[in-house]
Amino acid sequence: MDSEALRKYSALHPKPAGLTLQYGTAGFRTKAEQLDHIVFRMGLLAVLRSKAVAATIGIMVTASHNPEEDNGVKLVDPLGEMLHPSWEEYATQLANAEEQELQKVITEICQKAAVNLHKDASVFIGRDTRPSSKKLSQSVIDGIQVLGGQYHDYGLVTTPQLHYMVCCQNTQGQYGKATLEGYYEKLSKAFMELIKQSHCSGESQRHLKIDCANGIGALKLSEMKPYFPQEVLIHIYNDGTKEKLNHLCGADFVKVHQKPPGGLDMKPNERCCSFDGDADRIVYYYKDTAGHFHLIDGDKIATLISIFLKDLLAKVKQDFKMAVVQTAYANGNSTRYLQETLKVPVHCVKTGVKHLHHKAQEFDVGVYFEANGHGTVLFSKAAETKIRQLVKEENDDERREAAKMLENVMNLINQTVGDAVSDMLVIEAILALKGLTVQQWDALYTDLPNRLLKVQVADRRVIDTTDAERRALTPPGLQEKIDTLVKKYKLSRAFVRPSGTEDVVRIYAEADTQENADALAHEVSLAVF
Ligand code: NG1
Ligand code: ZN
Repeated sequence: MDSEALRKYSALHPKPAGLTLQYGTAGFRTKAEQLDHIVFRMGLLAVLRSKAVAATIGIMVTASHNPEEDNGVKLVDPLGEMLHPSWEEYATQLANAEEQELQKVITEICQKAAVNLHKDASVFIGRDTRPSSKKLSQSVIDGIQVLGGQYHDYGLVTTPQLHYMVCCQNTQGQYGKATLEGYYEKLSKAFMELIKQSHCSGESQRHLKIDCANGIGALKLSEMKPYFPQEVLIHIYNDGTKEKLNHLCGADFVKVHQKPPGGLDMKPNERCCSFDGDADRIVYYYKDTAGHFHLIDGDKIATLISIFLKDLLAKVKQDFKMAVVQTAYANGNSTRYLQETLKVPVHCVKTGVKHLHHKAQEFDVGVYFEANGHGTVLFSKAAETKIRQLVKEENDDERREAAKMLENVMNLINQTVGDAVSDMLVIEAILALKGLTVQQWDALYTDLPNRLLKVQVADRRVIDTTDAERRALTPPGLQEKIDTLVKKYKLSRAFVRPSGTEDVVRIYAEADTQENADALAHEVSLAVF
C-alpha cells in the first residue's frame, strides 16, 4: 500500500469532524454533501473485498427513493448479492475512521479478512441520475486507484443493471453478457419467447403507462424500447426532463400515500406502474370507473407470480419446493391468500432485501417481495438444470411447454436482485399469457386497510425487536401496550421497528376499516414516546 498516496488522496476527500455513519440495510445514505469521504473510502473497501474474494465487486452510487438532495453508496458482492454482513462492519469502521487512522484501519481489515494486498482487484461502478452522483462516482474511482484496483465505470445504470453486470462478469458470461446491450438482449429475447407461448390476443392489453420517478428508469427503458418490436406499448412518464427525482412520484410515493403519482394522467381501468429512483422497485395501480384508486403492491405481484409458477411446476411434475418470502409489512390478506387458497408455504423475515434473498435461496423456487415492490424469484441450481433438461429432452408436449415457460421466466427475471424493468416484463407476460386484466389481478384478494407511519424519537435504537420484527422486546412495556391497543379492533395487527435507512421509527397497523387502521397506527405511535 502506497501510504503517501493514501494520505494525499484521503486529504482530498476529508471526513467532516464528528460525523459517524453506519452501513445499513441500503448501504450508506444521507445528504449528498456529507458523502464524499464515504464514497472514496468505499472505493478503497471495494478493492479490498475484490482482493479477498478474487472476483469483481460492484459499487453503486444511489439513494433510491430518497429526495434528490440525498445520495448513497452500496457494494455488490460477486454473484450480484448484497455485501456480506461481516463486511458491513468493515465498511462502517472504514467510513468512521479519522483521517490519521485510515491506514491502520485498512491494515486491520486486511488482517481480519485475510486480504492479500498483492492480489489483483476489479470493481464495476454505476450511478443514478442525481446531480451529485457523477462527482461522487469520481471519488469512488480515486479510492479504487489509490489501492491499485482496476475498474470499469458503467456510468448511468439502474441498480439492478449493475448487479447483473457483476454477476455476468463473475460467472464468465454464464448469466449473460456484462454489457447494457447484453442485458437488453437477454431480457427482450426471454420476454418475446414467453409471449409467443400466449394463446390470448388483445392489443389494448399491452398498453402500459410507467411513472419513472424522474429517474434512471426512464433513460434505460428508452434505450431498451428498440429491442421490443411493438410487443409492449410502454408509455414513459416522469422521465426527469421536467421535475425533480422522486418528487410526488415513484413507487415509494405511490405505496406510502396510496395515491397516484403526479405527472401521469390516468384514465379509468388503464394499467399503470411506478418505478422508484434507481429502478429496483415496482408497484402497479389503476383507477376504476368510479374514480377509486387501486394499488397493486409487492404482495400482489408476488401472488400473481406465485400462481403462475405453481401452475407450471404442477405441469412439469417435479418435486420442486416452492415458497414465498415476505416481511412483517406484507398485507395480512396476502399471506392468508398464499397459505390458505394457493397453499404455498410463506416465510416471514426481517426487513431488508438481503434477508429475503437469503431465505429464498433455501428453495427450488423462492419468490420474494417486500410490500413496497422490491423483489424477484430465485431458482436453485438443481431446479434450473432440471428445467433446461426437460426443455431439451421431454417428449410430453404439455410438460415440455411448461418447462419452456419456466426457462423463459428464469431468463427474464433478474435473479441477482429486485429489478423494476425485469419484474415489469414478467408481470406483463403473465397477464398476457393468462389473459388477465389489471382488475382481475387486483380482485385475487382484497387488501386489509393499513397505515404506515413514521415518528422521530430521541434514540430509535431503544426499540429492539424479535420474531421477524413483529414484536418489541424493548423498551419494557411497549409490546404490552401494543397488544392492548390491537385488541380494540377487528382483524388487527400492529408493530413498530427502527428504520434501517432513516432516523425514524416506523409504525405499521392493519384493521378491518381504514379508519380503524389509522386510529390504531396513531395510538401505537403515541405509545412509542
Ligand atoms: P427501513 O427504512 O429499514 O424501513 C426501507 C424499506 C425496506 C427496504 C429498505 C431499503 C419499508 C417499510 N422499508 O427500510 O423495505 O426496502 O428501505 O431500501 O418499505
Ligand atoms: Zn430502489
